[in-house]
Amino acid sequence: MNAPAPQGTGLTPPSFVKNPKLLAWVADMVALCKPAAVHWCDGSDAEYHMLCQRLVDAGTFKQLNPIKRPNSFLACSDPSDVARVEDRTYICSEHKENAGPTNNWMAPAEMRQTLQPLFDGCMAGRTMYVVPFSMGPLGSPIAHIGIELSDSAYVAVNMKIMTRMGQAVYEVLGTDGEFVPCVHSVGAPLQAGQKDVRWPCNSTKYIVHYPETREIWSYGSGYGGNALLGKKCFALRIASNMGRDQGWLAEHMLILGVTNPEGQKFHVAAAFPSACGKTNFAMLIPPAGMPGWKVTTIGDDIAWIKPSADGRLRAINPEAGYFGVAPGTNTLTNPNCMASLDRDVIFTNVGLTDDGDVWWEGMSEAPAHCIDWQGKDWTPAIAKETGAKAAHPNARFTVAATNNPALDSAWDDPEGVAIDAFIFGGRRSTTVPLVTQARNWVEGVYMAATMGSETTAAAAGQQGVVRRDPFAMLPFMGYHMSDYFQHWLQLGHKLQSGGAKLPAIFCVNWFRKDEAGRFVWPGYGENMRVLKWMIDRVQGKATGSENVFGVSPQFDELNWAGLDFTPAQFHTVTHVDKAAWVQELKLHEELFEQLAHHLPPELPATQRAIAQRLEA
Ligand code: SAT
Ligand code: MN
Repeated sequence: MNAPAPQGTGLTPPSFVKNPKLLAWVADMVALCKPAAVHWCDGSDAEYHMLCQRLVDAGTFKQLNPIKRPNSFLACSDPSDVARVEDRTYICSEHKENAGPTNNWMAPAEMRQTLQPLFDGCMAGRTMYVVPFSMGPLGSPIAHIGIELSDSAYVAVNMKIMTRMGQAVYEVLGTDGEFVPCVHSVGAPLQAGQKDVRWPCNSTKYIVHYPETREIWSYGSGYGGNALLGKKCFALRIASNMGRDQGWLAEHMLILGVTNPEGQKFHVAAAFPSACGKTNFAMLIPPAGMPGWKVTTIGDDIAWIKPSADGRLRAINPEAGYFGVAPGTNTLTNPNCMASLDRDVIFTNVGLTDDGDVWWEGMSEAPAHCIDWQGKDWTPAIAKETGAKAAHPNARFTVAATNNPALDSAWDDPEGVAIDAFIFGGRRSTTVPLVTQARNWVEGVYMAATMGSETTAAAAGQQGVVRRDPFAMLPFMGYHMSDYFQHWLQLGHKLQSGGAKLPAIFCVNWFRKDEAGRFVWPGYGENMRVLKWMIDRVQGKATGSENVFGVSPQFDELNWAGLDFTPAQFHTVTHVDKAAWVQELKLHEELFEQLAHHLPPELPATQRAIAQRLEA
C-alpha cells in the first residue's frame, strides 16, 4: 500500500509532540511492529496530497477524471475485506460479565498473548503513520482525543477526512492530556524486495477493545470501521464505556436540525442500524408540498450527548466527515449527498467508468461498460447474465462534512445542540408501524431496547434476517447491553428529577411492505411529513391516537400536500396487527431472556403492560 519506506526515517519525533506518555507509547509500538519508517501526520493539505499520490503510485488509488470529479480517488479493496467483521470483534473487559452476552469476549491477558506474535514485526517494510485526531470540535468539553498508529496510508487519508486530524491536536493534548491509543495493522509485513499488493490485508482478523484501559488494537483488515478506529471502535465501543462512567451517551445516531416555516429550530437525534438510510435522513430535502421547512445536517452516524447545566441533553457529532453507502444514492434519493460528492472524495469499491468517473447501482442509468470493483469488465448484459454488481453493496464514499450543502451552521459548535427528540428506527417489512411516540421515557427506552432490523451489507454475513438490534448498537456496544439500558433509564430519571424536560422518543419504520412485497411508504424526502408530526407533538400541536405500543398519528394529522397517499395505504403502514404483535412480544421476551442478568425490571414490566393492552 505504501512505496517502500526509506529505512529509519521519522524515528526521532517532531518537536511539536511534547506528551511523554505518547512518545513512550509510540517508541514501544515501533519496537513491537518494527516499521521501516515513521510518519508523524500533521494533517496539512500538502500531506494529504502527498499521501494520495503515494497511494496512486502503489496502485491502491486510481485518480478519477479531474474534470468530472476533481481531487477524487477510487480504491478497490481485496474481495475478502469489504465490511465490518462482527465475529472477529472483541470487548476484552477484565470480567466476561461486563462485556455481556451480545459481545465476543476474551480475557485481556489471553488476548494480549494472542495479539503479541501477530503485531511483532507486522509493519516490516512499511511506514507507520502516527495519526493524531480529535473526536469532536477541538477543545470542546464533549470531545476526546485519539492517536491511531497505522501501517496504511489509506487509513491516514481517510482519517484526515473523517476526523479533526493534525498538528493542532497535539496542542490540545499538551504534555499531560489524555488520549485513546489505537493500533492498526493490515497484517502484511513486507520482506526485503517483496512486491506489495494493491490492498494488503490478512485472512486473520482481530478488532479488539480493552474498555478498562481504553485501548483499541485492530489487525488484518484495511476496511471502514475495522481500520478507521475513530469511528465505531472509539466513538461507540470505547466511548460508550466513557459515557457510562462519566454520565453521558455515545450513540449510533445522526443529528439533524429542522426549521419550520416560522423559523423555529429543533434538533433531532436518530438511531438506525448501518445501511438503513441515516445519511439520507440527515440530509433530507423536504418535499415541494412543504414550503418553508428546512433540514440541516449536524452528523450522519454518531452522536455524543451530554447533559448540560440547564438539564438539557446537548449533542455533538464526533466525526468530521461521512463514510456513507454509495449504492442507491442518487439525485432523487439524496440530492445533497450527490452534491457533496462532486469533488474531494475517496470512493471505495464502486465501479470505474470509461471516462474515469465512478458508477454504482442506483446512481443513474447504467453505463454501457465499466470496470467493476473487482477489476473486471462490467456491462448491463453481463450483470443480467451473472448478477455481477459494478459496485459492492457496501461500497462507500469518504467525504468531508464541509462538502455538504445542507451542513448545519452549528455542526462544529463545541457546545453541541440541544436535543428535542430521539428517533429509533429499524428495517422491518412487517409489524412495526410507520411512527409511534413513546408515552414516557421508560416506554421509549423499551422501544429502543427491543428494536429489530433486517441485516444489511454493512456487516459480513447473511443479509435480510431480522435480528434484535437494541438502540442500533448491537455491533457497537462496548459493555453489557443490560447495563446500557440501565444507564439510559438512570440518566432520564436523574434529569427528570432535576426538573428538566426530556426529549420525546419516537420509533419509526420506513420499510414496511405490502402483500406483494413492495415498499408502501415513499420514504426519502417524504419522511419530512413524519418529522413534522414529531415536531408538532413536541410542541403539543398534534393529539395522535393511542395504540398498544404508544401514540401514532391519525391520517389527518400528517401534511399530505403534494403527495398521493391514501388512507388505505396509511393503514397498511400504520396498523398494529394483534397476531403479529403477540409474535413480536415473544421475540422481545427472547431478547430479555438473553439479557436477563442485569436487565432493568422496568423493561419486562413495560412488556407486560403491552401484553395486557393486546389482550384487552
Ligand atoms: O463501520 S463502518 O464504518 O465500516 C460502516 C457501518 O457499519 O456503518
Ligand atoms: Mn453507522
